[in-house]
Amino acid sequence: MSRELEDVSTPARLAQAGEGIGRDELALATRNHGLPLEALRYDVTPPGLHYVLTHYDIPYVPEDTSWALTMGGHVHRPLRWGMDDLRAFPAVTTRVTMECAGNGRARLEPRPVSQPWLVEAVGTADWTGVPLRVLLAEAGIEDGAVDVVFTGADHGVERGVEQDYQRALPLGVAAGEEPEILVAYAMNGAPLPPQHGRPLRLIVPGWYGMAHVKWLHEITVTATPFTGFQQAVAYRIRQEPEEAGEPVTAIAPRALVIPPGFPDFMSRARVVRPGPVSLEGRAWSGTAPVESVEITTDDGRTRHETDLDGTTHRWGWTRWRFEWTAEPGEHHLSARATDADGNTQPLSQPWNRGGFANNLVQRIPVLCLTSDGTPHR
Ligand SMILES: Nc1nc2c(c(=O)[nH]1)N[C@H]1C(S)=C(S)[C@@H](COP(=O)(O)O)O[C@H]1N2
Ligand SMILES: [Mo]
Repeated sequence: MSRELEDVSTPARLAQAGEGIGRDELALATRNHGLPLEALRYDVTPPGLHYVLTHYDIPYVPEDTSWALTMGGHVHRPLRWGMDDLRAFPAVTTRVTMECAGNGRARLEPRPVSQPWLVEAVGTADWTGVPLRVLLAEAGIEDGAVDVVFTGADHGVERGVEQDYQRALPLGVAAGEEPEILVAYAMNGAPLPPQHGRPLRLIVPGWYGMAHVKWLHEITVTATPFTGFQQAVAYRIRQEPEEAGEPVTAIAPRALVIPPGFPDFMSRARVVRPGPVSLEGRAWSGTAPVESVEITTDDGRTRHETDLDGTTHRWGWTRWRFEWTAEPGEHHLSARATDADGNTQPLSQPWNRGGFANNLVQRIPVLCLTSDGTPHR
């Protein structure tokens, strides 16, 4: 019997009604971890708490490995830079909130079977590197160029297709200044950790995670639109499998609440005591700056504006606050972000086959105890 890649790599599918999270999804969930939501407290996510998503294996790249980035294709001068060459360019540091396009997927009904994120696939870091437009200008773009393709050093098979991880940006985005795309060699002032792309990755502020190619070693300018798997097959918003679909690009607005009180170990349900409770969280949007965050503590019956701190980081999240007086009983909290273009979060669930860009508002059950008695330790 002939054994083919299709034997181990099956087509995308939706879970049956009532089908629980499977072993395949569990295996992905243990590799690709989310941000523990209490870490929303930090302006910059501490090392190890930023979410991680890797399709194949994390390449083994010891710290002293010599690494080269090449630029070729539809350019006047094909170029090759070592790490020291890249560090010799004027460095730019940008604070960026990154979110996986699949964040929210596991809440969909029916559930697309893939990495089962709830709401935690997010993190914020200060990324340092060279603006991509500077590297493109050094190579010189030839007339007729349309896309810039980025190739990572990781290799795998997905839905039967063997591939290196590759994504493209339209030339106008790649060479743009707003956002300014970075070829980054540092995260929070230190060399990139292995799981975040050591030694080099792309940073595309405001775009969902799939665009930020890790373990970057090749940039190719093309005169025809790039049709690789991660561009033309994956990361498209579709209702039906045969549709071409719309590409996933900028991050839709989202607000998350720092979980108040204390949690139950298993259910993660939140428990607070009666009286004043400071509710805080973060909000971000790739489409336009966050303009307001509204909160409800009674499942939508009443809504209140929260106080935003005027962040100076366009591509990083904003902190919001609201003072709540908790009364005994069960409560449901939700925060909802709206950006300056009027994009906001849906109150009822939109759906697409890949489970992308699901920014449905988060709903957090909180139990407020009847007494403010001394807690047991
Ligand atoms: N080479 C490569 N780059 C990649 C990926 C990958 O699997 N391989 N995953 C992408 C996806 S889907 C996401 S969400 C982000 C996650 O980046 P992080 O792990 O640093 O948070 O990396 C992107 N870049
Ligand atoms: Mo992702």
